[in-house]
Amino acid sequence: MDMQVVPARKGNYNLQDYEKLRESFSWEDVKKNFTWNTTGKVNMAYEAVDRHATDPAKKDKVALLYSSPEREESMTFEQLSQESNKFANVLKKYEISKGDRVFLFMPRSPEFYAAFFGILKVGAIAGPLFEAFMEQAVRDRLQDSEAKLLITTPDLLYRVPLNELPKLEKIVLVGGNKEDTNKFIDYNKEMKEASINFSIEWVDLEDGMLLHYTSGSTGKPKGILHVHNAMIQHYATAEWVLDLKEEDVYWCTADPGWVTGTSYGIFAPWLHGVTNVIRGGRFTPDDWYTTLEKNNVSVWYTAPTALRMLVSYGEEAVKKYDLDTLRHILSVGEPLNPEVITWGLKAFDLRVHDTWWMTETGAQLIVNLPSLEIRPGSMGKPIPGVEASIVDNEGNEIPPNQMGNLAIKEGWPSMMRQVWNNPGKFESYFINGWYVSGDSAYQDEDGYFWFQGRLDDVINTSGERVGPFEVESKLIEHPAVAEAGVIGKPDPERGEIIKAFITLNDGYDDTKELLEDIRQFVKTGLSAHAAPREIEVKDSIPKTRSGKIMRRLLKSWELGLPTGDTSTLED
Ligand code: 6R9
Repeated sequence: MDMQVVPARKGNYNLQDYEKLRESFSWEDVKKNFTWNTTGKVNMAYEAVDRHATDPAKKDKVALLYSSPEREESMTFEQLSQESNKFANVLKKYEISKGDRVFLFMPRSPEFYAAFFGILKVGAIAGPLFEAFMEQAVRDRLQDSEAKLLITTPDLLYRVPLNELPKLEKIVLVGGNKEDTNKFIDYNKEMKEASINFSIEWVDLEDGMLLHYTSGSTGKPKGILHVHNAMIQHYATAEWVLDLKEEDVYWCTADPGWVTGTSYGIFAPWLHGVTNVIRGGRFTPDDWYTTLEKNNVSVWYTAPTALRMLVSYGEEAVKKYDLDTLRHILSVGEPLNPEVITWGLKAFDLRVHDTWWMTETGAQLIVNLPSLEIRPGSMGKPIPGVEASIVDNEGNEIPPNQMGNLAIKEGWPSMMRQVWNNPGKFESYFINGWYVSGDSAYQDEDGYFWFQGRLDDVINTSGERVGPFEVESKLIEHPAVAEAGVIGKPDPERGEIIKAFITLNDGYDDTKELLEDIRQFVKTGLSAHAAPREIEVKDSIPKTRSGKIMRRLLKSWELGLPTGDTSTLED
């Protein structure tokens, strides 16, 4: 199925004229929205929380709308400001100061967000971890960052190998305490005693704020350092891409252990003083719909894996819910299959907007804007203020319609500033003035970018380069296929052959005839050379906690090789 372009819809979008803004745009203008402009200093926590808490018109507005299976709670901007002030006081009492690394290893909860902003308020660097991490993942990150303090829960403590963490001075326990009060701090007790007043540590735009560990394809996770300056891009993209307005109720489904859960789960909405829905726990399709309905969500930022789950669950389910307030849907983390866009138009009468960026880039770079047409399968165009291109291995730009390295001209505001303890790794991203992403893509004549795969995932079969994403997208258009992961398997004759791992929708059996039918479907729908020579049915496709198909792991399994770092693998 070759999909038609989805035309832009009429609406009162924040960014109407993309081309015009690109021409006149300067990041310096966005900077003027912040205290930096008058005092030369900033703090993200002030801009995202305290600024609204001190505004009489905003202070009683709901900032955080929290729900989990066990608990529902909301917090106004004033409350969030006071709770984070209290936690900042606790940190100060235990001698945490500017530049120290403080990690969070706990479920999403109101306490998490209070603690998170408390960390920023003392000028320290926050390191959020997925609550599902096991011991090795926790150790690697706390050791590499030399974290001084950790905030966790008694339930998770057994995964923190204390005797291997000599630099870790204190542990704040949320919900309970331990006897050893030299090491352990009782969150509830300290918060009860702490003052609601705190004078924020004003920092420079270039001071460290956030450390996110991201797994490379091999070896140990790298610590990506972001600075307060990133707020400039979070602010701008919240306006243009999320299209946030004062009255919106926004929901970003990402966990703060993933960069999407901080940049767009914390900073972007709150820099604009928008009500932010936080939902903890694991989700079933009905949980997604219930959360959207119950909170009257208007803008929803999620990931292809979640959307594919809804596609599989069926259109009928959507009709059971009243989703009238929903007006804008976005996706990130993996390529967005055209199938999902077709489905979104049918099920919600809304377009799903893909956005491309990385932990290293700190914020969205290539996006589908509400006011531009969508070419299904394309990631869209670079945001104003950002120049993107396709370059060869020497960093020279190459013409349209040729696959190469997706690269960004250095110097956007939210770019990482360091790979922690690893300056060589940091340098290796940059060639000839370009940040080279490690993704392969091409650009069409009209400037739309088309993702092909991670460079190490691109398949070379009989001399043809095939992006796994194309094949996966075609596979899931087959009615029997729920999810697909595609790899190149070494082959003496063809270099590589295409092997597909799939999961089946309910009601389909793994028969020879079905697999042949699926193969033919790709062959006739895409191309002969892209049709998988081998198809294997699995119960699930391995994914990271942020929903990325782990093609590398599929390949290791296939070849019987060691699996490398799997700390981010979903259970
Ligand atoms: C934000 C985030 C980055 C990698 C990136 C690319 C893949 C992200 C994508 C996408 C196709 C999109 N990726 N968004 N691929 N289309 N819209 O995901 O950060 O976890 O560091 O991953 O994810 O391969 O290089 P991170």
